This record gives sequence, C-alpha cells and structure tokens, in this order.
Amino acid sequence: MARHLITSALPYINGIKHLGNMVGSMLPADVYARFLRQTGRETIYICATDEHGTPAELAAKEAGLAVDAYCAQQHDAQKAIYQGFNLSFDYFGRSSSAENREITQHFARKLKENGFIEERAIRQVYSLADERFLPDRYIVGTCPHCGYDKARGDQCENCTRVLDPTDLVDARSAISGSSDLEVRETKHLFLLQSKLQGEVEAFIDEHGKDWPVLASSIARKWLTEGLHDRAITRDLDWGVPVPADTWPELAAEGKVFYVWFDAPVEYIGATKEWADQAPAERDWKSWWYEAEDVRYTQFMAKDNVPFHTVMFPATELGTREPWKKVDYVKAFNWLTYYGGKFSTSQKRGIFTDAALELLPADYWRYFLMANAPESDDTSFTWELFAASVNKDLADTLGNFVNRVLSFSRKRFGDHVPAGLEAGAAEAALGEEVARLLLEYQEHMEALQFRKAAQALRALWSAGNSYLETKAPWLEIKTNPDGAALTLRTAMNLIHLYAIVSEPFIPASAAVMRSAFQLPDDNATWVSHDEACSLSFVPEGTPFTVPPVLFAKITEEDLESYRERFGSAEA
Ligand code: B3M
Ligand code: ZN
Repeated sequence: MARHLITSALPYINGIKHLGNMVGSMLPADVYARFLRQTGRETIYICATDEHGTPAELAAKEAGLAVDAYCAQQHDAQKAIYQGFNLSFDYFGRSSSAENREITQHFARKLKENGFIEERAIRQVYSLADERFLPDRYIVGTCPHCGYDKARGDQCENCTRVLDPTDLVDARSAISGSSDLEVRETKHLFLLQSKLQGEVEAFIDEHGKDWPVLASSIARKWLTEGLHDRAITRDLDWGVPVPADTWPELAAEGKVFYVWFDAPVEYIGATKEWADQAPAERDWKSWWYEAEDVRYTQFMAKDNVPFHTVMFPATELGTREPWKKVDYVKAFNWLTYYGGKFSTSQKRGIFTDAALELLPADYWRYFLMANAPESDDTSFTWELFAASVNKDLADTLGNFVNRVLSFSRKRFGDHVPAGLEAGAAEAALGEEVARLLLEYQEHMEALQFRKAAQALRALWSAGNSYLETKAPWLEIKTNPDGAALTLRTAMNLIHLYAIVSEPFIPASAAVMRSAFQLPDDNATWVSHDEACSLSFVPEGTPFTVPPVLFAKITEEDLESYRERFGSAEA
C-alpha cells in the first residue's frame, strides 16, 4: 500500500494570511490528510513558512526588526493560528532552516555538475548610497505610463503595467531614498530550464493527465510558451547563500538564491526538520529519495502552479538524482470577498486571526470546504456563510445530536436505551447511510471536496429524515420500546457522524465522539457493514449530552460582521 506525502504551498512570512490563502492550500491538505490517516494509510503532511526574498526584508524593515527576528516572530504567529484551525501538520517548518540550506545547496551543486546552472553577467542597478545592488522592487520612481510617483521597479501598482527599473522616471532607492544610482555589471547564476524543456514535457504528459484541468492546463500553457533560462540568485542579505565551495566569487559577493529556488526545496527540508526531531523513528529520505511507494500530493492556489509543475520538476530532474516528484497537483481558484480580491496589502476581506476571534474553527473549515473554489472562484459573503452555518451545521447536524441525546436522557436516563430489535425502517436507513458513505469516500479519494461535503451533508440529513418519520416524541406515548429503538439508532448515527465528519470538523467530531463512553473507542473509520447495521453503540452504553454544538448566526451578528469587515454596500 502506498505511503502518502502531502504538502501545501508554503505561506509567505510577511504577515497573517487571509481565508483565501487558507482554503487554497492548507485547509484542503489537512482535510485530505486526516481522511487518509483515518482510513489507515501511512501519511505525513508537511508545511512551513516561506521566509526568504525581498518581501520578507521589506516587511521586517517596516516592522523595525532585523529580518531573522521578524521571521521568527511571524512564524510563531502563523503557527499558533494554524493550531487554532486544527491543521494536523506532521511538521510545520521554516524555509530559513539549516536543513533547507543544506539541501538547496546540494541541489545547486548537482545542477551545476550536470550542466544546468551557469554564471552569466547581467546589468543591474547599484545604489552608491546603500552600497548594494537593488532588486527591482527596491527601486521606486514615477511610472512612465500613468505618472504614478510610487511605482516599483518591477510593476506599477497603479496601472498594473510590468516595468523594468530603467523605465522609471526619477528612479531612487526604496531603502535610502537616494537617487545616486548607476547600472553595473554583475554575475548571477542561471538555471538553464530551456535544456530541460523536453524532460518536463514528458513528465507532464505522464503525470499531468490525471490532474485537475486547472493544474494541467496552466502547466501546458507554460510549456507551450517555452521554458526560459532564469536567474536564480539575488543580491540580498537574507536567503540561502550560494555555496562558497562551488562559486567562491559569487559567495564572496554575498549572493543568495532566489526565493522561488529554495522554497519548494523546503518541502524536503521541512521533512528533514521533522526527522531531525526524532532521528531514531523518522527517515526523511525514505519519503523523498527513490521513494517509489510514496504517492505525493500537493495543494496550492492557481498562481503557484507554474512553479510546482514546471520549475520545481525541472530542478529535480536536473539533479539527475531520483528525487520524488509530484504525483497529483490539487489546484484552486480564488476565494473572493463579495466578488472582489482579498488583499493583504489593502487589508480587504477576512484574515485568519480575525476569523478565529469571531467563531470556532469548525464553522470556517466547514464553510470553506463545502464552498471550495474548485472549478470556479467562490465569492465569500456573510449571507452565504451564515446560511450555510445555520442550515447545515446548526439545524441539520447540531440540532440532531442535541435533540436525540437530551430527549433520550429525559425519557430513558443516561444510558443508551434497549427497546425493540431493529426493523424495516432501520434496515432501509442503514442501506441509505452505507450508500452515502461510499459516495462520500469516493469523492474524498478523488479530492472532490465540494462533492464530499455534499455527501456528508446528505448523511446528516438522512438522520433527520429518519427521526422526522419515526417521531419518537409521539411514539413514546404508544410504543415506548419502539421509541427506544429509534433513539438508539439515532445515537448510532451520532457516533458514525463523529467518525466520518472528523476531516471537516475535527473539534466538533471529538465532542460528538466523547458523548458515548465506549469501552474501546479506537474506531478509525466506518466499514460498509457497520454503516448498514448501525450497531456500534450497544444498549446500556453510558452517554452525556454535550453543550450545543453550533450556535446560530443571528441577524445582529451579521450586521456587526458586515460593519466590521465591510461588504458589498460598503
Ligand atoms: N510562498 C506562495 C505565495 O506567497 C508561496 C508558495 C511557495 S510554495 C513552495 O504566494
Ligand atoms: Zn503606472
């Protein structure tokens, strides 16, 4: 049986992520990892903060901190939020780790040995006042197209045109403001992707055919445009240094690798960080090197697809070593906020820290996954969110659990009642539940999360329909043993829900599960037969009534959310 390796795109270090980042990478990876573990597959889920590059340097500067201190602080802040969302990483690492430095440098050496990296001289802007070369983003000036006076050297934020630093009028350094700039020649390392075009194409032909169209079409588009050789070093203080044993001159000049060169390598680096915590039990290399029995699934938003399907595979292929390459790329469209972009810089939309302050993680997890932007963008609105939480979580699931347990306790005490043997209605219910469970599993195996959520919802609804039909609150008057059977059956459903809902709503699932004091509740998943017979919670099992699982979102709540976060009208 295959072992499963799962990674989600590494959240960039420069600040707290928004819900769009969450649903486009980490959350679906977590749901999938939980499902695989529950269904008995050996699985590791690895992620990390992506810490290098100019945006990290700039954000640190703005925060008035040294960049390493800034990254350490932001890493901890992000990690705490992901714990709050119940993301079950096996390891959440840092791309600035020693492990990543070592492996990234190894990759670069191998690429050079095999003729896929070469030094080239390029002309770049040098700031005499700052005594350093300036990356494009560190140069600001007036846009030649629209006249905006804070345009950056790579792009004008105002008219969105892509720029070259030499296009700017009155160019100056973003660090010191000095306009004492000159163009100098400097050497950089280039990854000769053009030489690897054919091999990457063959890789996509072989693996990409099973991927969602979103992922494979982006990969093919890039290949059709042709792979260009790419500068993979930068003049920054912060990054993986170019190894001095291989490029002494560039190392002496303080060059570091470009962030997109070392970031994907951190998937491997973080796996090594994980293993380094318990070297006796964990073998990072077995997951990545000659790992034929590993199935590797990546999660990411669509803008990250080219780097993962083309650039990183090219890097891996060029080492001429048997590094594990991605088997399946699950890519996502955008989550929008009332149809507009979530924006970190403009603080538009809902950020993950604010979301957790407002409501428990399960509300977000369920809503986001049930509405995941799989085949299209999803527009977040508070109205849709409230409707979905109130109807599915509060009315359908939460209410079922509470109603069944409190009614049974009231009439039969705090043990699962005995009553009649299961009859025709229970047999029909069992069959229906088994069928829906199979559907649910199939969608999860196929990483079709919206459909999986639909099937899960249908499972919850099946319980409600059964309860409405049997109406134990009436049955009790004429046929108490029949009412007891109904409640016992419903309690079995609650236990089943506790198990199968866990990937989506792990905290609530744990509460449901702990309602019954079963002698050995080590069930990981529900088998077909168990679903049919609905008899894992035997009569006489003690139970407690948990507090209300999901509170409804009221009109007043809605008002205050819209006011605080803005909405369509705002
Ligand atoms: N950090 C995603 C981003 O910031 C980027 C992903 C790296 S995955 C190796 O858009
Ligand atoms: Zn402009």
